[in-house]
Amino acid sequence: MDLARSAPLLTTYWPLAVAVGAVVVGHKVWKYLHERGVNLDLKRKKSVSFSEKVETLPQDSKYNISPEDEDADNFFVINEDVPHIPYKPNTYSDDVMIKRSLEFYECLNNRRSCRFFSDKPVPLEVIENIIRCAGTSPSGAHTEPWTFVVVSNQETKQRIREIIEEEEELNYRKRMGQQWLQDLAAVGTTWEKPYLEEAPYIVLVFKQVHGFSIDGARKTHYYSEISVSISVGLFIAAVQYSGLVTLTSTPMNAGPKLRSLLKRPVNEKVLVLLPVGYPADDATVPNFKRKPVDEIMVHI
Ligand code: IYR
Repeated sequence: MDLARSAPLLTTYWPLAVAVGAVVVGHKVWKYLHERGVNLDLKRKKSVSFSEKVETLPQDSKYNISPEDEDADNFFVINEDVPHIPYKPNTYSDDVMIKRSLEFYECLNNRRSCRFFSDKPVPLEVIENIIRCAGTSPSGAHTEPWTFVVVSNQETKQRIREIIEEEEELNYRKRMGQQWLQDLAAVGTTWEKPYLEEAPYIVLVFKQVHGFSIDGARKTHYYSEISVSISVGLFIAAVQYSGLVTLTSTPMNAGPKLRSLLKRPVNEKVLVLLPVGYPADDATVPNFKRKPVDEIMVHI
């Protein structure tokens, strides 16, 4: 372009060029922040509940899980205005603390993963309380990225068993490899999982890869995997304290089918599945020993 001839044009239209530039840059900044869950709207939109939002999630790529979602490790946290309040939990003398910690250890040390369940009913209220315990878990930026789906319906349990056994048969026969099978031999597992129909409850723990803020915008879930894993630890401890048994099972390759059977939204992924109930009268466990504390603790 001839600069001498375009100079008058630039002199006349420079405010327009600046305005267009500002719109383009502004849009890019807005997009960057929006993608990271920052809401720039000054006015609050109508509040949309989490369940309302997930029900209307489109089954398209926008909400599909991408590898970056797996565990967000950026720290783009927007601090909401949460007041800080005094905190005075119970404290105890040294003697009482030693006694309480030992009693709690003894309770947990009696826990064993059990694969043989009785079908004796358990009140739903117990399961609800156990899930309340799990829901006390710490979570990244207090995002509470978990959903506990409790299944007691017999047909649904049967369908879950079918889905899992179909995959597990392939896992055991083809996918796992000789070394893995050899390492598992002492546990005594097979692809068959009758306990999935026998236990009164199956609890499927879903990890919410991301959530939604109060105005419906996508909300990053920090460290969702470790947050949900800690909550599962509390769940298992609560099952033990209640006098029931469970089994931490990770249904390899069955996640998507279980998610769609249970009609969970695409932002949720099955992390673990836990049958819960009384042990069968003739239940057995492998005679494993736990490492003593001096093998697992290093004091510096
Ligand atoms: N998920 C399979 C296999 C399995 C793998 C490990 I590592 C275990 O400690 C136990 C089982 C199953 O449930 O059979």
